[in-house]
Amino acid sequence: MDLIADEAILELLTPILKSRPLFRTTTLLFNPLAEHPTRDGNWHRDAQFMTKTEEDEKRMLFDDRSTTAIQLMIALVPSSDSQVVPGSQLRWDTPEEYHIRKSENGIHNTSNDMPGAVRVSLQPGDSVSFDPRGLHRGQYRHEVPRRTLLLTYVASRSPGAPDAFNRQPWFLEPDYLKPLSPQTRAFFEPFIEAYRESWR
Ligand SMILES: O=C(O)CCC(=O)C(=O)O
Repeated sequence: MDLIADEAILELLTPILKSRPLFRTTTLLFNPLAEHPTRDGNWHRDAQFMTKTEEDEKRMLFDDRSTTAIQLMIALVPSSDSQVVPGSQLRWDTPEEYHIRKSENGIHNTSNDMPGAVRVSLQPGDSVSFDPRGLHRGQYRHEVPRRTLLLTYVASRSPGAPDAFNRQPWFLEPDYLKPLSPQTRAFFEPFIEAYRESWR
């Protein structure tokens, strides 16, 4: 949690989000157990999972053209499991991209032929941030260790409604923040205040 609230990260993200970063959630990306088949992830924009229609998706992506969420990956072991299409966060899909991401109920969405796709290679301690509005995907290989932290921040000027990701009622446990540094506690306070009511 001290890492999530590290001022070096917050300072980097503040100009991108055009406001102080607000905590959203953390994820640990790890390689699946051997009994799960190795698979390529599906190309997506996160907004497609939070909207019901394509019109809603476009509104969520582009009504506010600025970046309101950032995902920061920090690799703990070497990883080259993520791919992104740089720049796609600023525009709707080209016909080729749309064909892969959505056409025919998504049957092509694990294609290896996404135009302009860049594979991100990280060494332990490397980090990369991306705007989840853009096209991206992972791969999930049980035979290759993966331990990548994915820290998600949103812009405090546009925090977003309560949902399953920011639902973290354990922040209300007595003394939950007590072992943390004052700076870390101060970082998490606005998150708690923004969502406290929705956790009751
Ligand atoms: O596994 C990855 O690198 C991609 C994760 C992802 O798709 C997401 O966070 O939406």
